[in-house]
Amino acid sequence: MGKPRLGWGARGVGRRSTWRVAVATAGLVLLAWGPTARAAEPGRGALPQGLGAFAEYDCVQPLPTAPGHPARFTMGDSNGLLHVYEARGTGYAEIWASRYLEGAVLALHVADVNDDGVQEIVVATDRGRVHLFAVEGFASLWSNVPGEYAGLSAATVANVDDDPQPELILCAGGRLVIFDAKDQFEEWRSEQTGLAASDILVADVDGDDQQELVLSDGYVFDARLHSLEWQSPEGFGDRLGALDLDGDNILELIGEFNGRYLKVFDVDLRRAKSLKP
Ligand SMILES: [Ca+2]
Ligand SMILES: [Ca+2]
Ligand SMILES: [Ca+2]
Ligand SMILES: [Ca+2]
Repeated sequence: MGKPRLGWGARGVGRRSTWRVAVATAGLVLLAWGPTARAAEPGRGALPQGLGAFAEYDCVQPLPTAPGHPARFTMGDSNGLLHVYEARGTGYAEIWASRYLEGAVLALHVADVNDDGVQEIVVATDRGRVHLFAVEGFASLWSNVPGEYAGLSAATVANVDDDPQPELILCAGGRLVIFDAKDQFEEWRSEQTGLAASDILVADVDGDDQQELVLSDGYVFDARLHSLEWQSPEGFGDRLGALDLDGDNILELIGEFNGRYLKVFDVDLRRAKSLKP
């Protein structure tokens, strides 16, 4: 999970379907990226064709490369290091590794978060550090203040206000935080404390044409007004997805527990959905 729908790097409901569309419509073109290229979107780069769940991992992201250049991807690890790998023949070679980023990397996105027309690598760690790196040359562009957040459990990227660049949506220090990465300030933090979401989905899950910020631990906030729309008595899962399963033009929220078990919620009706015929 963790790959885009709402602009590059934004967590959203359509990431996998976006990949599938890319594969379906541009498969022949993608072959030109090399034998290890699995899929690509314009300006985004290609993920390697790893086995098993590799391509599903949050902390692996393709990097944009110039046409004709070898595919690159970035990977953040539990030791707090960010790596960049570049295609070499049938495999990959590490071409860059970061300094220690203070904590295990738990979220990784590639998005233009400062509205300069160039994507950045956004990396967040479980100890509350957020860092921006350049996608070319990998210079450190910005880091948040050490100790700003006691910890961080989820981070995504989505445009949730009126300025053009996407915001960083963090579950940090037990609160939901909307952070402007262009001017580097907190736009908003929730009154609610003790939040510990492992995933955040930005989507209109109740059909009112307004996006919600859905936290995996059961909170649903209006993305713009920041009002708490629903606090579910149960969590939604460890990972969140959404799809209109019943054709009523309202997305159902689909939560995954323990890496496999699925549960469907009607957020508009504020209840778990019965899927019995
Ligand atoms: Ca940028
Ligand atoms: Ca914005
Ligand atoms: Ca909505
Ligand atoms: Ca529906």
